[in-house]
Amino acid sequence: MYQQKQSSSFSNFSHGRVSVVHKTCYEIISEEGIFQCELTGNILFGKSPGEYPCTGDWVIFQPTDHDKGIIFDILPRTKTLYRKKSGTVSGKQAIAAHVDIAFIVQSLNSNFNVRRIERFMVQIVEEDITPVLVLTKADLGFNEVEITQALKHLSDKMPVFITSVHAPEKITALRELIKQGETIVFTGSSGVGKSTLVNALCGKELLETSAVSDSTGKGRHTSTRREMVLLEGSGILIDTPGVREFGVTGGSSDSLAAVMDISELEHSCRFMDCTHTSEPGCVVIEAVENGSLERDVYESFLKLRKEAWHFSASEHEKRQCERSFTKQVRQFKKK
Ligand SMILES: Nc1nc2c(ncn2[C@@H]2O[C@H](COP(=O)(O)OP(=O)(O)OP(=O)(O)O)[C@@H](O)[C@H]2O)c(=O)[nH]1
Ligand SMILES: [Mg+2]
Ligand SMILES: [Zn+2]
Repeated sequence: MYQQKQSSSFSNFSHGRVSVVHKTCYEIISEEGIFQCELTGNILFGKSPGEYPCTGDWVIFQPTDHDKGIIFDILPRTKTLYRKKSGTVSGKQAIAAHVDIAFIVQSLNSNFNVRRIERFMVQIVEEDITPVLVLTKADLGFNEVEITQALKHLSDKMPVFITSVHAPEKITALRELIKQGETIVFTGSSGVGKSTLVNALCGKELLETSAVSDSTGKGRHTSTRREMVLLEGSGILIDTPGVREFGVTGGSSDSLAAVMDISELEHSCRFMDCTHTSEPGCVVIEAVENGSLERDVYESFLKLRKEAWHFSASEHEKRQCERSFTKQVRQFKKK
């Protein structure tokens, strides 16, 4: 981080980490304290809203008051969790930056959905973030055989924790996974118990959770903003509000194939650029036909790949469009 800061033209200013994003105001935690900051015009007009700071970002700012300041620069992002902006074809939204581990949180009773887990995993693996699956609300009952069967192809690729806020030993096990200085982001649908989990890990009610604990396990949407909390002597936890849909933006063939158990197989396909859809000598299709690759997993692979292709194609198109517009403006100015 220090090196990155030195290469910024604002290296003589303070640096800190974004802990909460409000509409136009960013809360920064720094060695000098907590500051509510706004963006300089430079960032506002030079970047698209998708590139504005997100929780976890390291920024350079200048205090203007004891608790206020202005953000001048955003340090280059690493390991950022993005999702496709809902309602757009190619917009992407940064959820959390500089993340080491992502907890994919699902509740065992009503929210468990293996296709959704794959979706999160592809996006996480793509950014070189370590995925961990956390299944909550075990106390409400679940079918262990069914869950184990559904996770067959994923359980060797990430640790799986079955937790309940009413079982302190499960929370302890989860806490032991987190190393000092690591950043962990909590992702998943609304009501699955992300904020409850963060509070349980901290041993304090730091975040607001849905007040009424309902027996159906559905919960209600409560978190309206992201929050970062520091786990004493351990890591940094980033809670996120639940999202209804999680559209993938990434999903290079490599990360997709790795998550979906296709990597090993595809080396043996007859054609190097086999799309595994209709080619002769495709070992992936053969595996589906002989049952060694589950059809559901294969279909999920095709669906996620199509989404990722669609996203990058529209992103490419958008960039081409922007480029030709800049060219037109330049030609116009010449005249
Ligand atoms: N029975 C049971 N209820 C839980 C458990 N964990 C969370 N809950 C309840 O589930 C509801 C939702 O929990 P939250 O922590 O607010 O869920 P969230 O994922 O943060 O939801 P959003 O902030 O809306 O995204 C609350 O009523 C919690 O009390 C658990 O392990 N067991
Ligand atoms: Mg919450
Ligand atoms: Zn193939």
